[in-house]
Amino acid sequence: MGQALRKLFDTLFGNTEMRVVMLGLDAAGKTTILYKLHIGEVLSTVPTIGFNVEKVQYKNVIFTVWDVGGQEKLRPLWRHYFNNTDGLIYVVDSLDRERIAMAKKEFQAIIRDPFMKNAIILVFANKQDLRGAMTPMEICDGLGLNDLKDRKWHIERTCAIKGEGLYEGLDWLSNTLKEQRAIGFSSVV
Ligand SMILES: Nc1nc2c(ncn2[C@@H]2O[C@H](COP(=O)(O)OP(=O)(O)OP(=O)(O)O)[C@@H](O)[C@H]2O)c(=O)[nH]1
Ligand SMILES: [Mg+2]
Repeated sequence: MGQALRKLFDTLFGNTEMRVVMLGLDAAGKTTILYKLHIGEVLSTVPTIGFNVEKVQYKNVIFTVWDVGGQEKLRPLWRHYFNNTDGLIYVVDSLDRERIAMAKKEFQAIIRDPFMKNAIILVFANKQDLRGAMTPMEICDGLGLNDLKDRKWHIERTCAIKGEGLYEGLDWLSNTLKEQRAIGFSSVV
């Protein structure tokens, strides 16, 4: 088997790795999501100053997930995490209607960055357990997802504290990444 074919085979059937950056405004639930995925528990969090990074194995994908603090003064640092990113997880606090325009502005700046132009985009509409939460459709409109051209994106309703929706999101990430890599390899083979 040639090297390219072997790589394709590994991607489709063996273990594969994926680098994911998780961003979003402060208090959206990023650190809660990271540790729910990593250790299966809800930790009591404090606002992240800097970042957390953990490996999360799900099915045959090892996700390296970078969770970066979302406070306004920290957002200029986000771009330092963009290089070599396969996937962006953008977390939105679905109750935070007042800041959806700000969430859009930051989101659009991330996905327009040249280092992020090939990253696939998973949006977590988090805190769906709270009464009055925006629906995924409202968040789609709020972030301008339907206007994206030539980008792979998906939105998932999540409740980080119950763990709902998180693995469905990882499934989408891994399936979409495998598809992309298979297309990439098929142009080499
Ligand atoms: N009700 C509810 N609360 C949540 C959910 N996810 C996170 N939270 C709470 O939201 C608060 C902020 O969560 P964090 O995970 O610290 O938020 P963050 O996005 O990491 O914030 P920064 O580190 O400041 O960027 C915490 O009190 C969490 O318990 C959820 O799905 N439902
Ligand atoms: Mg945090």
